[in-house]
Amino acid sequence: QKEYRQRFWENDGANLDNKLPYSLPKFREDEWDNNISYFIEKKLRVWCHLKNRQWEPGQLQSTSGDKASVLLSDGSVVAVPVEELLPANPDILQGVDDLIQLCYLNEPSVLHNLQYRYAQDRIYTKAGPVLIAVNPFKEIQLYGSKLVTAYKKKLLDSPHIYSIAETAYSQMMEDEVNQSIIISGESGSGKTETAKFAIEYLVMISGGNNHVESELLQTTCILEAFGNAKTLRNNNSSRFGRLIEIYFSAEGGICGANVQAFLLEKSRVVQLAHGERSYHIFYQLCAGAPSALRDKLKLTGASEYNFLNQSNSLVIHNVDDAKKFHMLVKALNTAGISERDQEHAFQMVAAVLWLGNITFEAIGNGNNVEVVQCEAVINAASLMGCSANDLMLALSTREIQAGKDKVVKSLTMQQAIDTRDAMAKFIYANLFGWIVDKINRSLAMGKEKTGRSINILDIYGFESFEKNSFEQFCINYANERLQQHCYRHLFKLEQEEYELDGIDWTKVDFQDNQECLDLFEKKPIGIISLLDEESNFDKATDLAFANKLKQHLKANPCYKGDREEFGVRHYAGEVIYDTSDFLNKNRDTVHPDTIQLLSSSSEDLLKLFASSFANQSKKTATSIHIEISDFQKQTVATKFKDVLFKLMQQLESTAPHFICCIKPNNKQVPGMYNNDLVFEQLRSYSLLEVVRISRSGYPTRMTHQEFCIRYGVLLPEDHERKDPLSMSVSILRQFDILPEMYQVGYTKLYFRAGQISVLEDVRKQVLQGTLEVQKCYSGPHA
Ligand code: AD9
Ligand code: MG
Repeated sequence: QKEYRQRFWENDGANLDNKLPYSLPKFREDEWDNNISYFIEKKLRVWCHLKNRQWEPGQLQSTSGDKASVLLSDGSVVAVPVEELLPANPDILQGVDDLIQLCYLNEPSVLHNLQYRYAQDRIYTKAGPVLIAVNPFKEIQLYGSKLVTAYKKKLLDSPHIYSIAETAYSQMMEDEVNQSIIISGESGSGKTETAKFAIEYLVMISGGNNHVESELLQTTCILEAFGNAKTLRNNNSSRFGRLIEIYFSAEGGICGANVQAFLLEKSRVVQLAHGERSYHIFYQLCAGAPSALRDKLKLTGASEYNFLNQSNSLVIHNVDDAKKFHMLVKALNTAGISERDQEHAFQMVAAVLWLGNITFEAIGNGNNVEVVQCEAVINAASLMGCSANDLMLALSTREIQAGKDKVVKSLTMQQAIDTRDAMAKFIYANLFGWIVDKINRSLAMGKEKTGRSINILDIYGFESFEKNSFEQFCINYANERLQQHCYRHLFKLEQEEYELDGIDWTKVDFQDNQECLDLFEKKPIGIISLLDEESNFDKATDLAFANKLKQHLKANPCYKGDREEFGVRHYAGEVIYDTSDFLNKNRDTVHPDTIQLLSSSSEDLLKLFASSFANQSKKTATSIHIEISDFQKQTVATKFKDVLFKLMQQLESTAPHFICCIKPNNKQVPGMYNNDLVFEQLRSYSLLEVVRISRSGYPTRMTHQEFCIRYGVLLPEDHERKDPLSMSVSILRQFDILPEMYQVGYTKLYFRAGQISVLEDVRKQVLQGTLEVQKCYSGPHA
């Protein structure tokens, strides 16, 4: 049987990661082993693995040798090898709330359970401590104030994002420990929507009418306009990561908030893959700006702008960009961003669009270029508060030092295009940062952090396209980091605690992702170190970088190299990265001439962006005599690595709640549930192992002291009060708590799910005076 399972997971499981230990827990496995004849006798249901890879439910009828005959639901009888069968759960367990409740935790049973619930719009299911949310891709009647109240009053306890938010909130209030809600899932699986519902819940239960609260609800709209875009995976894909910290007062009301935004995907401003769009704001502004603003910003239609019309995708099905623009303006007003500031922000957006329409033509011997004079130059310059001439010079020439003199040199076509694009990216990324800053000032309202907070983490989901570049590299690296945080809490810490406290425990193996993280982070020969090394070397090429990776990393099992590409075995599958432009994107340089131009602009925003760049660069510069061009700027990957480290540190100091969003199809349509796709996601997040651990684990735990303080009242007055350990044991014995329902560790008591509620009930009655200790002395089971 064991061997069969091994083979099953290796061969049939759609190239499943064969390192994952997918055997069922001992007692379950034995049950199935010994009970095939019982299944036949009772005509119980089994899952039957048919040739088309589908699992069909059926009734086991007989076995002969290693063949079994099974009656399928359509009335046909098939003969299949016994090893192609798995036990199905009894009907009574159909669609259970928590996968922990399943007798048999095998692939078809879990998939069936989720699908059964999904078909009834019950998109939330627990997998032990983790909440699974399957994206419905349609509006469902699961939200709103009535349901919020029901969860708040604990009238409802079925799995829901509201229930997670409620738990986080009450734990924060009771234990005075900061909480975090960590949302993972592939791109398009529903993380951002889930985060919105969590915020909505917290706003509603904490009063729902002060200024910070309404602002908080609007921030998502603003951040999405500037930081989300249509990709091939998701029409509203977040292109930045965000951590929303919500602060609460001692009374439990929201008193402030802060948004941290991580690494916006800048390249999208200038370059789009076919079928994708740039940031929503560009299209919203073009479609929705009122005529006075249009005139002022010299706006035309989105199709007229090179940065937008290159990907054959200007609109999103069922989305009205003009209407979204009006909503955005409302949100900006609520967030206290003044009309003047809004106008300046839109002006920057328009400037970027016009920059994109600037083109170059060859001059002289054809190696060098100059700017083609056209309305784009005039419009861009006027929006950027500089002269057309200065802009043209900054885009097409460089001042270089030749001995004592400065000489002006024309740029090549590629250099000029790169300079233009770098300028556009610089302006947009700074604009995004400025907006986040504005929002935060308004959310903080001068209040101090209170020490009571709930953090909600919603980052860009794991991505794997046909062509993956530096952006996917960073996004997937962030997901690896986050995944490790989840592994640590769900597997490592849990099991380590059992072991350290000396309780009897059969370890559940799991494959963590340390090896993959090492591949990224190890110094001096991880991908990031090697990338930085090459990036700091002017003459290096992307191909040289790819070769360097191959030379140093070929022994790493998570790495695969081929010409200009390299593959990484991520927890969520293998991704092949194309190294072209890796070095440039990692260096992310802006030419000093650009900074010079912006700092002399008459536009305050551009001046601000230029000076904050200079300040930042100064901070990281090592030498004293420096010009901006000499600044040893930290590379994008290294900066991002540091940011992620800080983020993880911050999360470590909170009590985590995990949500795993699942995408049931790749088409973003309702009612389509692809079993293979769902199972791949369950597998990459190791959700079956999570269930296994919590099923055989002890989710409730208390130190002996805590236990005695809380339940000591249940001992009769004349009971001898000895050390906490023996008192605890006396209490447990008196109440006939079955020995298999708890374990006594060196420092703590560990209970199976639900056991403590028996004692809680009795305690309540004793304290209310409705039950006397003597009476319960013989225990509730007596
Ligand atoms: V990405 O990593 O940012 O590319 P997300 O954030 O995981 O991705 P998102 O929340 O944007 O995905 O969800 C994608 C789409 O699924 C949304 O635009 C909705 O149309 C749809 N969705 C997701 N969750 C729900 C839901 N609970 N109810 C209704 C939903 N629709
Ligand atoms: Mg998102």
